[in-house]
Amino acid sequence: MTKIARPDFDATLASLSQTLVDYFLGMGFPADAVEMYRKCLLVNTQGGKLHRCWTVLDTAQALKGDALAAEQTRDLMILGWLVEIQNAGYLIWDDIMDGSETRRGKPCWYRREEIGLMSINDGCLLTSTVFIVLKLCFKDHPAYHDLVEVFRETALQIELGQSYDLLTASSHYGGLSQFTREKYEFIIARKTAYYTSYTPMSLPLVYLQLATPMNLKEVYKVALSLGQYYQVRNDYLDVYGDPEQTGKAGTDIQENKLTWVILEALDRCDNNQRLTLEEFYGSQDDQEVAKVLAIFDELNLRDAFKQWSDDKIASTRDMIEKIDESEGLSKDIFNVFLAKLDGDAM
Ligand code: DMA
Ligand code: MG
Ligand code: MG
Ligand code: MG
Repeated sequence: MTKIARPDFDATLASLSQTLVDYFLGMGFPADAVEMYRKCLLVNTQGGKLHRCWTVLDTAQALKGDALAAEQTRDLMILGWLVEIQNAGYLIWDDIMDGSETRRGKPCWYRREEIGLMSINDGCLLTSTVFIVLKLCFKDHPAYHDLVEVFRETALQIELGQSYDLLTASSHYGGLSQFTREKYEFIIARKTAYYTSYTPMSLPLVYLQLATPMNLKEVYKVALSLGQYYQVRNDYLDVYGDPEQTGKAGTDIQENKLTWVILEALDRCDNNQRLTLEEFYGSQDDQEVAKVLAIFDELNLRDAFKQWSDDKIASTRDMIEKIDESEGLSKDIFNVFLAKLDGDAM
């Protein structure tokens, strides 16, 4: 099995970006605009832990071991980058919609003076990039159409999740009394779980032509659970994370978001605390936000999260134990994902 390290991923992106630059130049896209595109691509895909990128490769290695050829390894690294590039496009838009200031320790792309609203189109270019690369690198692969379908479906799933995330957070929606766990489950399954765990684990199955209906179903079950864990932790860190480590300042309280944290608070609060939450959740005023945070502290949400995450990991491990490996799946693909979860905020 080819041993892969971070520099191999970096080299793959460098070569991919050159291929794209040449492609756009070949279309007659002006050189200064192509340079801006290159910068957008490189800046917005850097600074994360490449969690999804690694998952594509690790999953394939767990499935095939030494039988994985060098050329397949290279293809899988490209597919991993495509998950990251698609994610980068949606993160640009997410930061605009969430009014965020920072991402991965730097100002959000749209906050840069020289970018501003151009960022909206940059998000479009990054998401289109995925399909350009699929055409350039995979059009002769027997699973080409299925690979395209994975990314199309992923885009739709994220958009559905983001749509409900924004609708429920709107000041016209009806406030905290409209927040339910059922709505929350819908949002996180779509906006996060799908592309964070299902896409990077199902892509290698499709690429290696192991994507039987049963294998995909088995992967979806566990991927959903892992993705739920991922987004609940993202919500928790929005409030309690250290911005030095997460690389971003939270905005969920100010943006009136339906998150695990507010649902947990609503389950635990008494009538007085609820009145305060109803009055100030969604406020942009620092002192009012501090009142919400004080209630969260009174309700011991840190302990609640610790308990929830221990339980979630345990139930996910049980689920993994029951996975049917008879059609070529391996439980190892999930264990590798679990081992990587620590510390990566998004
Ligand atoms: C983000 O959810 C989901 C997508 C699809 C980008 P979020 O806004 O909670 O993410 P973050 O906390 O990283 O801004
Ligand atoms: Mg956000
Ligand atoms: Mg968001
Ligand atoms: Mg968040």
